[in-house]
Amino acid sequence: MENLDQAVIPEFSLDRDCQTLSQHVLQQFSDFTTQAQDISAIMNRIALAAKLVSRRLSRAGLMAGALGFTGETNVQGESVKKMDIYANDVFISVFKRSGLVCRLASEEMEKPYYIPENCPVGRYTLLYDPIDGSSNVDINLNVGSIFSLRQQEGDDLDEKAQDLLQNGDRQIGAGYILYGPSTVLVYTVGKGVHSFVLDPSLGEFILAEENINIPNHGPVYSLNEGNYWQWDESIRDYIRYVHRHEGYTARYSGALVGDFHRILLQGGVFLYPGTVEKPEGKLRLLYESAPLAFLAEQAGGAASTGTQRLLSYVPQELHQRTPLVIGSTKDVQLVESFIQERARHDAEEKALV
Ligand code: P6P
Repeated sequence: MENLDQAVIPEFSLDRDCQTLSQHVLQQFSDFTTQAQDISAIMNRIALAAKLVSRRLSRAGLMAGALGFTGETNVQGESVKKMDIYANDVFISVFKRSGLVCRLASEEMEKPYYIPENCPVGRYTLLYDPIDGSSNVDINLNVGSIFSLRQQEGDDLDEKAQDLLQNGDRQIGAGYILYGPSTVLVYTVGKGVHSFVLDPSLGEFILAEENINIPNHGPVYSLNEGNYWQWDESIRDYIRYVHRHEGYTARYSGALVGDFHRILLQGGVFLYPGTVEKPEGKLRLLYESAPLAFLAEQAGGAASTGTQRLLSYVPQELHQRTPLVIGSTKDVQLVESFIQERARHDAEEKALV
């Protein structure tokens, strides 16, 4: 048996512990412009929100009133979890009196939330899904938060937020927090995709991986096959293909952030196609699909609605939904090929009538 006093206690290198999120964001910008400083400060506030949500999630099982439903229904028509509201309020609180973000738009709020004291100076809008996958919360499975940063344009107090109805290429930054065995924050400001792990002993997100690249193909296909009965035939064609060919494996957690994170690191494809009940799909463009699409493309992957590049899609309203196909380039292209083939087949059949 090894002599324990010779056991090597791994040294946490000082340099590594100093590679914090706010420092890394600043380094993404070659200069220390006002915008670079602003974005670094905004990311730091997002990190604080992540720590507060992570702490609540880790204790929720012991806290009266932390879990379960509120009894309310949100603008999406979904039953609201108490954790959804808590996390939504956390993001509001961390940006109040920050002078950074003028407007917040969230899955949980029908209209944008303005922070007037910030608006004259803070020229940014943060769009976010405070808890993605909240059906997992009460059973202690992974959930996430998704965020997207855009420039605050136009009239500050315009409830319609028309300036947000622009394509995803207008995003300045995007990312997510994955609350899993560890709390991981992944972000991009258009200069690669980088991940950080929360070190609870420091209370800091420490750099884990820089310039993450999605493999151009992977074995994972991730979608809810319980919706097979209400998919378009083209998606069924795709599913029949992966069911009949070696080298594919199904993974689906019910939480987009966890399913996407797996694909970001290991390759593959996530799909949430349109269904009979929701022809435009279930996922919301501005604060779910578009931020992940920004990350996917920055990591060398792809994201589409199935028929067009997702970041080119122009929403018609704040809570716009679209179908989503996202992940490794080759796997996204394979799904798209079945959609194109079925469209060709249907057009030929129609021409014969
Ligand atoms: P379904 C969670 O509600 C969510 O918005 C995503 O996180 C997830 O991928 C999807 O919905 C799950 O939806 O219909 O498969 O339960």
